[in-house]
Amino acid sequence: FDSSKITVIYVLGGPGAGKGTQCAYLVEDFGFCHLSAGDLLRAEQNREGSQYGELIRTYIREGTIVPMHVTIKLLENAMTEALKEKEGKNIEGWADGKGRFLIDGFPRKMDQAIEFDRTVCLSSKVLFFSTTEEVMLGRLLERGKTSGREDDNIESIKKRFRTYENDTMPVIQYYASQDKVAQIDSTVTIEEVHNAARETVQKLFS
Ligand code: UP5
Ligand code: MG
Repeated sequence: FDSSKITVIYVLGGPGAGKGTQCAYLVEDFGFCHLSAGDLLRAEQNREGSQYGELIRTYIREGTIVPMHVTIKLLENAMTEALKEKEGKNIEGWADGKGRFLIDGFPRKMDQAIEFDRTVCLSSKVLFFSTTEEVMLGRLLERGKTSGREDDNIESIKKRFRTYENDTMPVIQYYASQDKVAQIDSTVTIEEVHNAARETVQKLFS
């Protein structure tokens, strides 16, 4: 994709930090196309005939990162679809002909970051939602009562935290060294986090 024709923002933060929640608001504010890598993987896992279903299920339950070619392909396909769908339509935020993407929960390991930047497109910014493990654990256990997600249980959550520390924090540091990271405290209420996130994104588009 031509980085001058689309704006890509990566949305990172620990499990349960509030990435998905905040992306939904930013879609309303700025007309983004929101692509959650985790959601795309779960959809692929459940797609009939998928050759990756079992593999994805195992990685997600273990809280480890699915091999990058699977995730990158899913993201690329979804971006192509979104651009096709919106072509010629006058959609707020896309009216200038520039697609806007929020890529949620990706890249969460260095190899993915380097490969996506090199072969798909560069991001303009990284929104980094941060809070404590204690807060994240509380949110995930609460959500787990109804989410049906196979990784919202204490064993998987602990593994997700370790993967986040070991694999994803280096990615955040890598983009911080390029001055791309906007860190937002997501301990506070959904509305307060949203206000901070909206302000950060507004600066990008003004
Ligand atoms: N909530 C949110 N904000 C709140 C606030 N400010 N105050 C109070 N409550 C708040 O929020 C979680 C819960 O907290 C919700 O109930 C919400 O109402 C509440 P949510 O917005 O869903 O948080 P989010 O950060 O999106 O949490 P999620 O569980 O989706 O994060 P993960 O990063 O763990 O999950 P993801 O779906 O991205 O990935 C799952 C797995 O897929 C990974 O573990 C991995 O195995 C695999 N994966 C890959 O292999 N590769 C990838 O590139 C991506 C994923
Ligand atoms: Mg999410």
